Amino acid sequence: MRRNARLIFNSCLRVGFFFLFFGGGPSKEPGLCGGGCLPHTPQRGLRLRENHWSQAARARYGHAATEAVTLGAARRCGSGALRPHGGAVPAPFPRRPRAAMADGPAPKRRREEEEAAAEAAPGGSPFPLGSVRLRRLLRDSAREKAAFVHGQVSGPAGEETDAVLILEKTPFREEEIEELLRRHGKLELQTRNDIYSTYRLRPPPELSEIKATVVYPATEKHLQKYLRQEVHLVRETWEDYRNITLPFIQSQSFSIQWVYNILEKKAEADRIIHENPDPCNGFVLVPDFKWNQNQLEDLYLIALIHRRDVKSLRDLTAEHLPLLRNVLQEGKEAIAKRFGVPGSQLRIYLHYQPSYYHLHVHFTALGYDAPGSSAERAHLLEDVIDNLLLDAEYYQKRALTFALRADEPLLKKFREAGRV
Ligand code: M7G
Repeated sequence: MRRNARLIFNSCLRVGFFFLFFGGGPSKEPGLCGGGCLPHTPQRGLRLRENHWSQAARARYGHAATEAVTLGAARRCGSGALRPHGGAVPAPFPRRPRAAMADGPAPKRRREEEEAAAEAAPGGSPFPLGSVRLRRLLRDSAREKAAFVHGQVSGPAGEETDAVLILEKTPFREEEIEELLRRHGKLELQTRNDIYSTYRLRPPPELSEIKATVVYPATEKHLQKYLRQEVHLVRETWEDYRNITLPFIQSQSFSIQWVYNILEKKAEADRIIHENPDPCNGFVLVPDFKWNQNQLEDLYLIALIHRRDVKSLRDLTAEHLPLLRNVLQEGKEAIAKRFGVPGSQLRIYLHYQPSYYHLHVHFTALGYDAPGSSAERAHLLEDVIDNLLLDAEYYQKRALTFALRADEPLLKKFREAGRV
């Protein structure tokens, strides 16, 4: 079964480079979530639709979206809700000049506008890989065989735009190994000792694929996310969440336009593995950006819920149990059907803190040590369900631990409050 799945798999996509840029402003028709829920796009967002081509409008829409999520969180998802959808026209690809890193941090407001505009960057144009100028290596990992690079691309007027490139050696595929051994270039002996020897082997180009993930234009926050830094553990009580974390994420979090693009089928529509269209208890399951779908060893999918009023684990109550059960059950079934991987070989979890505050669930191969699957970040979905069965407000009561990078502004907030 697994072998068959693998064979089907290998005839699938073999793309080494991901260059996806997303577009779209506010939905033409704001989705509704149940009788009592607020529209996803509040009045402010609707007004901005009129000139959503402008960068400022997109930046402001970013705030409007945050506001909608926050307000919506207080309401309940009822029956007979409308399905969220929208049809905004994609905006042109922005050529947005950015200050060089050496210029120091931009003022908060400008930075927020830049971030919202960058996250809403629409699709279509190919990424000019050949003209990327290397600024610095943000991080590399010998174990993951990956490099996180800060690059810059010059625009026509000489302005520099930041990009993050994540370059990863793709895992070996069993059926290519023989070919690799047969068709290698020169084999250079490095060391020999008794029955042990090491060689430098140069594979032919077709067998030396590198997966490249591009974030372009990248914001200061993206650069920080991939920069190697010390990390510190924070233990967040519910009061800390309310007084420190929530106000912070409302003002600072990454734009989730890419999530809305998937939910509204403006991006990655052809990659959807499964959808339950129910606006309250439904979700979309897609391959995660981290997975190139060439092999099952590093299988990685994410389930994005349709409703837009649940930011993270902290918002979950017993009300969300039907939704969570759907994600668990249908996600497992869909993965077993499509990829032949049984539920018993999947790690299914939520991140806390996530990078993107729209509830999503990670599905990874159990044998794959995925980034973010450590004890201080991953919460198994089945445990989350059990906890909510024990206590409907479990996640509004207990303290949660997570790690923050040394220069993350949230860590500074916890320090200022004397909580670290
Ligand atoms: P997270 O827990 O919010 O943060 O997970 P993390 O990125 O620090 O893990 C978000 C997940 O969404 C990650 O696994 C990302 O790889 C994935 N992801 C991010 N983006 C921008 C995209 C995207 O545009 N498409 C898809 N399919 N996955 C994405």
